[in-house]
Amino acid sequence: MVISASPAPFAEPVFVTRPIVPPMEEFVRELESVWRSGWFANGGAQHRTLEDALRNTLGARHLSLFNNGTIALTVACRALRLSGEVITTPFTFPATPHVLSWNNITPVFADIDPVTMTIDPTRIGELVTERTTGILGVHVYGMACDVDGIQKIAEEYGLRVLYDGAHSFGTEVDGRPVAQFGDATMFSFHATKLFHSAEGGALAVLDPLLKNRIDLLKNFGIKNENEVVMPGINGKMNEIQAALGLVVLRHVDAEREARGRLAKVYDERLGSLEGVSVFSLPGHVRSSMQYYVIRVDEKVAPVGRDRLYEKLREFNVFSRRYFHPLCSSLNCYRSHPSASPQNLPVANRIAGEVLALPFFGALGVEGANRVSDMIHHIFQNS
Ligand code: T4K
Repeated sequence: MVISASPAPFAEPVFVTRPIVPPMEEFVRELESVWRSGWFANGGAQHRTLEDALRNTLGARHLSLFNNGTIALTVACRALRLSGEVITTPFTFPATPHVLSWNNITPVFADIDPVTMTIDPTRIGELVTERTTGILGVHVYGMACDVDGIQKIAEEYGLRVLYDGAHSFGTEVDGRPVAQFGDATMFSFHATKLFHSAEGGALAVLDPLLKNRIDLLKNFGIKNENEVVMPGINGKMNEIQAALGLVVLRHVDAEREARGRLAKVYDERLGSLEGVSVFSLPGHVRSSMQYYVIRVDEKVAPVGRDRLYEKLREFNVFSRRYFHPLCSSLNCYRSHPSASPQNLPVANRIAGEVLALPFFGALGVEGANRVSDMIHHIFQNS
């Protein structure tokens, strides 16, 4: 399709994502019951209801709610008694390696798979030392890690497996929810996520004893009025967050369907652009529809990723370069031998190619077509 005239910029900024904003009355109704109860924190009725509902929705055996995903992941490291070194991916949000640092664990970076952009299990073995205690994989954008490959290597070396599933609300592998893999999976319910509670998160685990330990750790280690059994932290989700979560949950399916329609537009309109590849998932993975990401190969495309990102801003479109900069290039991690770019060629290349486009139901098919027109226009005029 040839677009000659310059498309009109959006009147208002168009961001990479927008949260589900349910009708205010629905939230007010939930809040009324919180008000009546006078119970605002520490596992009240809304918290219990949301924990149950999400355990079902996410197909988790056991689930614990948290005040955000980062604290959930921090607690998971403690609960799994991770220490020394943990092998992880550099292609993630900084929270992932930061959580390891906050637990006095050294993040050791393994390169990623060029197709799934998740940690490459074949690169893990060479990084294992006598200090390694676990693997921290990240299900990026909605895609899932190679869960079988990771499990195999973990068993070979006797390592724990923790997943950062911040983006993976609803991701499935061979029909199984990601919550059922590894020792623990973290979910983020930040406002930028498909399902949200403004801020929030959860840990899904298979082992009931681990769930008990997690629940103690997120509440100062308090067992009862007389016993504090471990040095815990405050990771509790409050009742206002839980009330919002209960309301947002009713709208998640519709949002996911709306995002599916946008993905179809982007796939069709951008998939054939020279030097652009759209993110096609392998058949055995169901996406959470968290982000829609294209890759721009600047050796082939008329315009590189960064130029496209800048030019889109002129149209009032604020795409994001998740995950640039690569975590291994951050000052706090770059000195570790595993962080050297020579060890991470795939992650370094892909961090320069990815662009997350506006992807939220309220954008509408028309909005996705307009963004596509803009990208076509930028390509034709560069
Ligand atoms: N692991 C991974 C792989 C993660 O991606 C994240 C978080 C975590 C761990 C940690 O989970 P949490 O502790 O956050 O639960 C955002 C989010 O703040 C962050 O939660 C998220 N990942 C990350 C990928 O995205 P920024 O710095 O890009 O946020 P910001 O404020 O620039 O927001 C992006 C766009 O979203 C804005 O341009 C507009 C829109 N937006 C944002 C907010 C907060 C809204 O429309 N409404 C809002 O309320 O990090």
